[in-house]
Amino acid sequence: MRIKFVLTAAAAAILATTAVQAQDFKPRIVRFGYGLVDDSNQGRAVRYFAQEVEKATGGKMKVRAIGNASLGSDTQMQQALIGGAQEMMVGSTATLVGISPAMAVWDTPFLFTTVKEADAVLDGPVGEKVKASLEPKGMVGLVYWENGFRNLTNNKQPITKLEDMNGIKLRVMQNNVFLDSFKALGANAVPLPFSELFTALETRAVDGQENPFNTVISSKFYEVQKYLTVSNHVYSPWIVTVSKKWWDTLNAAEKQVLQDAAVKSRDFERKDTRNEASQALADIKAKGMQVNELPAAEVDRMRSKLVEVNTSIASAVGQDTWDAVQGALKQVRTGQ
Ligand code: TK8
Repeated sequence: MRIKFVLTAAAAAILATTAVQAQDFKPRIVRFGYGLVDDSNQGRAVRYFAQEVEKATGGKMKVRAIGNASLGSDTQMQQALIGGAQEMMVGSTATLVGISPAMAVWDTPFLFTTVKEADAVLDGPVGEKVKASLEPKGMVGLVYWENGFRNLTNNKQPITKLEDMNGIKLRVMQNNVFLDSFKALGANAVPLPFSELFTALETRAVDGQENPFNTVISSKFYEVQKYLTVSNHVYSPWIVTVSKKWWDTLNAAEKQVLQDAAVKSRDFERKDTRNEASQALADIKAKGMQVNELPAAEVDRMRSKLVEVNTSIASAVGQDTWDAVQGALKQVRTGQ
């Protein structure tokens, strides 16, 4: 009995190893597109993911990290994934709202106040549910990465109070929540793809933009922007997505490798981003930008201007999703 058990266990072990061996991995090229420059938190994490996938498949699956929006803007890449012309991408959840309205819940101004809250809600059941809403639309969401808390930059004046937003021509992502939010705050909001942003700032087609510190540094916005206002007006997630058409051609072992590498890349990316963000303000000042913090009282005044936007987000994403996010937040805040 005993010997038989040992043999069976050994046989099972051999079977288990062969199950994840090379024959399960066909040679494949994965084009993984992203919008930021190679030397950015986004680029570093895509390359980390590529290494993990290559390691796990013995080099069979090769991930090509293609940055700088060379494969197109976020919305163009999304269409390429849906059509099956590109395998993977990472970009803002905000640019997905046209495809999956539920994504707009992450655009709620001042939703998260700490990264701990963001991680818990995004990686929890409601985060999964919103991610899964992409699948019927032709994309498979793997994990959320951190883009980060967004802050304002512009060339006109420091934003010290709500009224300073008046008339500032501000680039926003191609997303109605952002458009409506900044209009409600008095800015002249102009939607533009990220890939056109640097030139728009440089040529003064727009006065300002809003993005996390990391992006202000990696995209060299400090070269074309004078003022940075720490507003933390929204936490912006990135989401790693796969073409559903392509995903459906993969076997279970291949899917598992991608999923596992995505989780590892998420942990790597959040750590790297937070590390970079913690030193970013000093770097930004050293580059010559004038930095100010938006006073708490002005944050409150902005919030009160955004009540209607919040109501419209709740109806766009569905009251159940809205309530689930609020419930999950409450749980993290009370530590239950
Ligand atoms: C990069 C964008 C970027 C986003 C934006 O492709 O558009 O401002 O913050 O990260 O997704």
